[in-house]
Amino acid sequence: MIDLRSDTVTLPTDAMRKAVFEAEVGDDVYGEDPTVNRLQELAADMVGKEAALLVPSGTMGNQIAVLTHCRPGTEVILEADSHIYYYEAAAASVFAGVQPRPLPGKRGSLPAELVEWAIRQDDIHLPPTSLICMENTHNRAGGTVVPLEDMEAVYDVACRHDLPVHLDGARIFNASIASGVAVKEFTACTTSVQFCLSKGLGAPVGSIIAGSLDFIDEARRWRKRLGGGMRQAGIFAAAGVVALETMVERLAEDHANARLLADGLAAMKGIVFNPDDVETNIVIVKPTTLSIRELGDELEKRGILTVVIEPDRIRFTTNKDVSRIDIEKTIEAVKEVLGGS
Ligand code: TLP
Repeated sequence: MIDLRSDTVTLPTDAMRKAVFEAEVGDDVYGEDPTVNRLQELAADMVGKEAALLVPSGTMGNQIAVLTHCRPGTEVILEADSHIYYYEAAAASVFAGVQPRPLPGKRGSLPAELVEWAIRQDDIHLPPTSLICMENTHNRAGGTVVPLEDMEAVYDVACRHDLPVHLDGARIFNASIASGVAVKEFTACTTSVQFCLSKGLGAPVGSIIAGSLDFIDEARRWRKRLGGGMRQAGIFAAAGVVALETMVERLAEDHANARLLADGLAAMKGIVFNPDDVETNIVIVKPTTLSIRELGDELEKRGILTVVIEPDRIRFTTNKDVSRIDIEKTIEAVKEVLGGS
């Protein structure tokens, strides 16, 4: 199968499996797992923060950030199509007791003036604003890179209002590779950041949250409360170290494959999307002559897996286990399904 459902489907590399086999481990709840400690130090350094914490998933990382920054009854400003709002099963409301304030973005980017407008005045009727969240790359906008200047503008607003900024940087390394902007420049516009080891970087499991020492101390307590205190977690942290040390630069291959796919699909009748939106490893299209189900099912019959993200939109996500040849086959298959157009 050519699995384009997500970059989460990537399998660990041989180097990861070897590192897992040889990992030195200890009880991380006592802070005694040397491999977890090494991963956390490396991760904090790569995103330019004082400290980092390994968590099982991106969702848990984002939610721990919300729990750490916010009190119940406050409001979180975020983009209306962001993962924290759209795909985390209302966890921020359920666990942190916060009210989300979704704002429409432009290609995933939150307009700073809109953010400033949405920050609540001090009024007994209103929930105080407690956090601003951004996402880069932006998944549902099509893997778009939120430009550094847009992040800086939002951060500037946040600083003026003394509010923390959390970045869902699940794919921040994709954003960096595609734009040439250093990860640390993006994360300099944030109070905390979450990024995933288990997406394009290929590790089997794990995400990182990073921020100040105080933030991470409190985040560790929240991780424990949520049952995320992991013992010999060095077993999978070892793969995370390999991911950070060896898998970042190669994301450019996934981006080149997504570009190839986008160019191939753009030439076809029966599909609409803006090929200029394809900046990283995600291609989201809308078929016009077939239903989403028909397109997805016909591709699956030809050995290609995709994911439906709206009743009328389908997503292809390139990843390290999909080659250029696989993409050429995918283009041919879509052409065949659409009737040779
Ligand atoms: N995204 C997954 C699905 O949950 C939709 C995918 O296949 O793209 N932030 C962003 C921007 C994400 O795209 C994801 C996962 C997460 C957070 C959550 O990460 P996990 O799956 O590790 O909880």
